[in-house]
Amino acid sequence: MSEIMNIYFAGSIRAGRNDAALYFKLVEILKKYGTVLTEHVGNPNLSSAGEQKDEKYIHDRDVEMLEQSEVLVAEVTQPSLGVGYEIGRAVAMKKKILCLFRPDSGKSLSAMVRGAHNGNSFIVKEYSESEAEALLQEYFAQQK
Ligand code: 6IA
Repeated sequence: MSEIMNIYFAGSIRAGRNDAALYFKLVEILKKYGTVLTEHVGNPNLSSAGEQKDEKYIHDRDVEMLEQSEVLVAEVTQPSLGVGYEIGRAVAMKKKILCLFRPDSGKSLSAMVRGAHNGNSFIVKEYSESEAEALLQEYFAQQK
């Protein structure tokens, strides 16, 4: 593993920006542990109607950044096709994956994500917002 870890953070964009403020906080915490390649996901001003960039460009650039990452951290509470796709691609690339899910949202997580937990390369962690900092600290301490 390289000395400064590249971290790919994934969170819902077109599937809904309800958790955007939380994504921003998670990105800020993740910066303590490495370079977050996808800081835009936490950008509170990123609106789903916004950017007009070519979609192939977005897809290819994101897959390239995923390739360059050591770890994918995905906030999976707000279900998103894009995030699910990124998780699947990351599994195929044999990346380390941490999926964060908030049960207090009242939502239920896809069995395809929860069922992928293996306690090692693929971790699914239930949490509440106030626990985020401590759980990320614990996760990255184990990656050293
Ligand atoms: O299906 P979703 O849009 O919710 O997928 C979100 C996930 O896909 C995120 O984790 C991102 O990494 C990726 N993604 C989706 N759209 C974009 C994007 N711009 N730019 C970068 N990454 C993206 C789309 C235009 C936007 C202003 C709506």
